[in-house]
Amino acid sequence: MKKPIRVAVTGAAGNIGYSLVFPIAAGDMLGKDQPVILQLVELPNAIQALHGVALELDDCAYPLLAGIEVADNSAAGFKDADVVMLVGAKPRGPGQTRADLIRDNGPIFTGQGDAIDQNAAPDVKVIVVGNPCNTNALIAASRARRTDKANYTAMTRLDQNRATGQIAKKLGIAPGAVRDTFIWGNHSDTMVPDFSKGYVLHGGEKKAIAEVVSSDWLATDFDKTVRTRGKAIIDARGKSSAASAAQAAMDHIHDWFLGTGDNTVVSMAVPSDGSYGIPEGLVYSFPVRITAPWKYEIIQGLPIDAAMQARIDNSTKELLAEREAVKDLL
Ligand code: NAX
Repeated sequence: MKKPIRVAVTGAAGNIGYSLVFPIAAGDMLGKDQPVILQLVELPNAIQALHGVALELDDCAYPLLAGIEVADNSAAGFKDADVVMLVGAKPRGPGQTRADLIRDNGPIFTGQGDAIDQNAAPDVKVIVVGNPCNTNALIAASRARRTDKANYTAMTRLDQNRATGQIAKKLGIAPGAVRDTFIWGNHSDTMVPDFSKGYVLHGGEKKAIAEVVSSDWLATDFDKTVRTRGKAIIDARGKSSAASAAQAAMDHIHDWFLGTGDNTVVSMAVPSDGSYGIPEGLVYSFPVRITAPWKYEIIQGLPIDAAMQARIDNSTKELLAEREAVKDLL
């Protein structure tokens, strides 16, 4: 039996949390032979609901679930965690601007960053889902002293999955045949979906996406749909994405740990090392490859045309403004 991996999840009784913790316990994220211990974290006022989630986890009798711990604070919740999934955050209230939300949620992530650095495993891997996720990850990473800042990441995998899904639907093929689309920048509507290196597998043949899908559609409907999909889900469901966000968070951690099998490109928002001129430290979505368990590498040397560069710069500008808005927290 392998040693269990400890996975802490904040906001575990929320919408995304409820879609996330069951498949993690089933082995969908870390592998079907990998035991897990779930460390579920909630605000004190949601602890009763969280106990209900824990009862249901018991009732599933998952063979790989080696333990369930429930905590109403991050210090206890992150103790010895190997993976921390920061899902819990305040939602944007009526009339609240993005800047207000950043100021509101920022302090949560200084506290959680400290709690990770002081309590989690030294080689802990972190994904931030709670919005604004890139800047929340920047804040949490800024507290890292004992842990590695490069392991503080944010989720743009949902945006990548949306791009992949749109292309597959357009072509009437399964999403598994669409490869190497990815996202640059912020998880906001300034994000840049990039299909220019993507391809589809058609009867064993590789075809560039630009060859098989109309460039008009790619430049208009596709781009807009991917960038504004979150709002479309809220308009349709009356609630924000939950199951698809949970799936994307699991895909992010799954691929980071287990790789993609065929070395495909994945999108992760990671602290910039200066690649592509993105200011160092900014948590920016790049095309990455997983080179070994828990090792990612930003793909270098991709050609970028002037139009794409202008959009990448625009997303950078937005993230720099977000960083400026929280500079007292860094
Ligand atoms: P919910 O409001 O349903 O659940 C959030 C849960 O987090 C609540 O149960 C709340 O009690 C808990 N919580 C809040 N602050 C906490 C803290 N400091 N410590 C522990 N728990 C805390 O929201 P849900 O729909 O689950 O969404 C969670 C977050 O994901 C939101 O910030 C949302 O904006 C963000 N999203 C991010 C996405 C992405 O692609 N990066 C997409 C989906 C989603 O919109």
